[in-house]
Amino acid sequence: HCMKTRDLMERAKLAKHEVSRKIFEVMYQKQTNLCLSADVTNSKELLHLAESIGPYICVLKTHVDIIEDFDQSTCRNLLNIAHKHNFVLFEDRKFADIGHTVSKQFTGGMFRISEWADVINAHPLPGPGIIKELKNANKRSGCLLIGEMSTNGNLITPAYTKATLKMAEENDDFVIGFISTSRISHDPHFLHFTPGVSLDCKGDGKGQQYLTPSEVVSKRGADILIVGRGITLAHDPVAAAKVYAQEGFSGYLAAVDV
Ligand code: BMP
Repeated sequence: HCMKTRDLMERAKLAKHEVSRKIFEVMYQKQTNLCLSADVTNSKELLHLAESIGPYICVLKTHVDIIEDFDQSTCRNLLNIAHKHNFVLFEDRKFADIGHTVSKQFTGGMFRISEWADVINAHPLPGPGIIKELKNANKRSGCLLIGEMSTNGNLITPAYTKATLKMAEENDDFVIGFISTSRISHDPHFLHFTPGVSLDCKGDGKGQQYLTPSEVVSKRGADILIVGRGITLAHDPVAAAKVYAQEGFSGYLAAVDV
């Protein structure tokens, strides 16, 4: 039973959303559980990272609102590269407002996130209305609920995380998993994405706290490791991505369920 939930094709079959099924399949096909957090501030750099690191990742995570020269061609190009290298796009917008507002933030404005993002995320803080309205706005994207954060002194409590799980279970046709620093659900169809991963640093001096790839995947039960500056600021980002991908995936295969 333990190994069964580590079996990616088994998990793909259990997926309740098209996007989580796709992610499990990509993880299996490319043998990677690395998500690149491409936190750069111009389109050229973003597309260059996507093109060069694309072969080693299953997910590329963006913060499109930090891109100075963003326009719809940024997304079109990103979609083409995602298709070419077989990864999915995750916009880390962290919706956290009333349903009426988030549905506009999701579909409208400059970024029109719903037109290109496979994965989005939301804080469960406002209550289930946030999930309902995001889903009504566009159910083709899959949503991750932020059940835990990696930052020092964050206000999330075990009770909050438990309530997050309940909200996810009640909306599992749209919620595909969690942003978390530990395994929140033992249900194999939910994905756990864990940020705060670095091989070299313990923190960034701005609240971020890091664990190593093997710690998050083997000890904390992460499915997917999110790595930003550990790759983007490395002397050789492609070489660094390969190391994170290798450590992450060997940890995933070796891990027993926690
Ligand atoms: P880095 O590996 O450079 O520290 O970047 C981490 C990324 O993950 C950032 O894009 C940040 O917004 C995101 N993140 C995080 O670090 N901690 C969380 O709890 C949730 C996040 O989305």
